[in-house]
Amino acid sequence: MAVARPVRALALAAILLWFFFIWQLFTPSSPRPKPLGSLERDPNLDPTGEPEGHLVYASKDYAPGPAGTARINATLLALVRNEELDGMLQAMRDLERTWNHKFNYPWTFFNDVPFSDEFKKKTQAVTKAECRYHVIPKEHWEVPSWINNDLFKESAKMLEEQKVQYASMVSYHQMCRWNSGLFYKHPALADMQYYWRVEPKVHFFCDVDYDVFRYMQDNNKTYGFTINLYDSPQSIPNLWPETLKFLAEHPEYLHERNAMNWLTDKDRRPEHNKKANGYSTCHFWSNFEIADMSFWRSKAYEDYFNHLDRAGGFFYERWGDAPVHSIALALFEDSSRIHWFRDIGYQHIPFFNCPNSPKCKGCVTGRFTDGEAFLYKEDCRPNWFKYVGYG
Ligand SMILES: Nc1nc2c(ncn2[C@@H]2O[C@H](COP(=O)(O)OP(=O)(O)OP(=O)(O)O)[C@@H](O)[C@H]2O)c(=O)[nH]1
Ligand SMILES: *[C@@H]1O[C@H](CO)[C@@H](O)[C@H](O)[C@H]1NC(C)=O
Ligand SMILES: *[C@@H]1O[C@H](CO)[C@@H](O)[C@H](O)[C@H]1NC(C)=O
Ligand SMILES: [Mg+2]
Repeated sequence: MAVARPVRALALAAILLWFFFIWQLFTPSSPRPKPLGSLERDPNLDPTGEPEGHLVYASKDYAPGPAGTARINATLLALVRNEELDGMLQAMRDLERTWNHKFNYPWTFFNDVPFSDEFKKKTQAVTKAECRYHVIPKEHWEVPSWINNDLFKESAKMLEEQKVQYASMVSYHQMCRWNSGLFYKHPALADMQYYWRVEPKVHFFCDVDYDVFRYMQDNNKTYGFTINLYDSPQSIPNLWPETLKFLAEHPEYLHERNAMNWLTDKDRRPEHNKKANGYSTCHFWSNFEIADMSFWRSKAYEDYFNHLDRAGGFFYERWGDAPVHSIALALFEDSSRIHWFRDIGYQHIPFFNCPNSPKCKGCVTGRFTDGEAFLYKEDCRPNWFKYVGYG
């Protein structure tokens, strides 16, 4: 009996569906990543390889010491306390295993107090690369003279009432200010152009086989990120109004290919935009950043940082380096020079970037958080993808 072609096709489809069903039943049950929202698909679920563009792979020219002639002026960089040694070692081991043992870029550690001998000895022991240890100059760390201490304490109390984390912890404000506008002015970085920021306790999951600093240089990238998040609007009510004041004084700094629409989105979380007075609060999560310090050293950024610093919001509010960096990049830089490192598997509690790649181990593909379900709404990546793309 001859079977009509459409019927054969249907039968074949049914068989395929059946196999798919069985396969679904018997594959190990990994927790299902939550969807980003209706009609949105997490691009981390798509097979991920290396970025497009010119890539440089490991060679003997990346050997430790003076033999490493292929390395450019770049460093792994950590601001860290002596007490965070164990967390730092863990983060270092992850990054050395997945990437740096092939390239041997130096580590530069910063601290507001001297590093202990134990810290130096144990960190140097987990890498073949050179480790450098520096104290931050007092004038870079101390609370600036124009900050009024009584006003700081009063503001901190109000922020705490609004559940702003670490609001009354002076050192947290100092850290945010230093990461915003001072770290790249440390004399130890004078010859450095690129850095990769690493915090204690973060995780790296995927083998990366190309020199990421060369990737930045060869492909004209200024800034690389993994995660895009919403901020607590209560910590930055005047950051956007101050930014608009600055822009009014300096319209010439606005780049023609800026990402203003990403900064000002109010469709996705209207309340955040309202409470932050016009800023979506979307930002690159700056505990991970791979960047070109030329941007921070530019006149535009220097003027912007000084404006913010004088306005006092690093202390009277709790402006973080993440929104400050992000706003500046989105306004003053060509958005095509900002790169999503989708291939670098990363975690800082409680968020992940976990791509779909055989090079990754230890994280769940596409899972954004292992914390409470409500944390999914902190994901702001869909906005970056919508307004700027995957570049
Ligand atoms: N030396 C030094 N390092 C600091 C200080 N405060 C923060 N850091 C470092 O700055 C980075 C950011 O601080 P964290 O306390 O992790 O801030 P966070 O990531 O916003 O907060 P968590 O979610 O608690 O991790 C980390 O690398 C810390 O080690 C400080 O007072 N001295
Ligand atoms: C790194 O910086 C130093 C000092 O500015 C410079 O002499 C050297 O050529 C640079 N190296 C590379 C590889 O760019
Ligand atoms: C990078 O920028 C330079 C100068 O603007 C340009 O000549 C070069 O083609 C650019 N390279 C890439 C990969 O975009
Ligand atoms: Mg942290």
